[in-house]
Amino acid sequence: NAGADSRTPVTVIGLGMMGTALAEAFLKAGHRTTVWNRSADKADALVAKGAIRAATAAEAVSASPLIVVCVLDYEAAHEILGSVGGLLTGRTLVNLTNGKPEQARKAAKWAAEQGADYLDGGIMAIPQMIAGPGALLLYSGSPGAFETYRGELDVLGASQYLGEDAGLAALYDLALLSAMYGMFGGFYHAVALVGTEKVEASAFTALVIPWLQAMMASLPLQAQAMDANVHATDVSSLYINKIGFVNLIKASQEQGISTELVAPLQALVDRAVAEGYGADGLSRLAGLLKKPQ
Ligand code: FVH
Repeated sequence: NAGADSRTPVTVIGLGMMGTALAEAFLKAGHRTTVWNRSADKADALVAKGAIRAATAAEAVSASPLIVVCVLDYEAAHEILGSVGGLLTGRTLVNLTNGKPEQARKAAKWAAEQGADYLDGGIMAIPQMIAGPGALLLYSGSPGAFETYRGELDVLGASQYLGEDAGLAALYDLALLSAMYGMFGGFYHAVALVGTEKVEASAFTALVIPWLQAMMASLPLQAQAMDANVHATDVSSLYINKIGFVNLIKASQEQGISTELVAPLQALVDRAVAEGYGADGLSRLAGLLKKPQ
């Protein structure tokens, strides 16, 4: 059909769990989708669904104006693309590999030297969410590339453009991951703690979810306090939280579980109080991270 013919051909390089989901989404949306992976057999299922298998990375790059890369890390991306850079001239490279801002900026510079447009991206979704309503993909780099391929990128999930500095998507991605890991870490400690009394994780999780949701509601107010750098509180002081942490750490030790997940936060609360911020609220802590000890 004419609609399908007019769709931009897309190449996906890297067919791990995420790359496979990305390729599948482009296929389902009707794009001619060329795929390449170091271990060629990972393309088999996609080829059965209509994807075109490229025999080499060079063939994959040459097949489409839009090339999406999603591999283990930037070193792997460079291993794949380093020798075929010349073929990128006039094309757009979208790198959805997780990495550091500095790596993204270097990749953008390298792509510009090849005559390619570059977007770096952070995928705020698991593979099963791709092309679904909850998937968010962050992009930074060439504004022209984002404008040109916005429609294609929207196939993968909601697209948010953060700015011309190619490092921004990686920065936001890592920051959001840190919020996630903090939440997961607290959850793991909580489950281990009640587990010492044979409470099952599933039963306890029913209490954790509404509790975290209620606490999440405090984030906008904490953020306002951080922006204004005014941390007076009528909720709970750092003094009170310091005592709470002593109880949490001692109880964990007495129940026989490791405190390695919660001890670093206790150390920061203790530092805040030692530096004279005991009357402030928890929002004070983010600022203290800007002056590492
Ligand atoms: N999976 C997820 O939920 C997260 C969600 C957020 C974004 N991440 C990032 O996506 C990148 C890929 O992650 P993945 O989950 O697809 O990872 P794997 O399934 O382990 O696939 C890894 C692919 O990388 C290829 N690869 C590794 N090393 C090399 C290399 N030296 N040269 C060429 N390719 C390489 C690997 O190929 P193969 O082992 O199958 O031959 C896979 O295609 C990642 O940045 C996440 O942080 C996913």
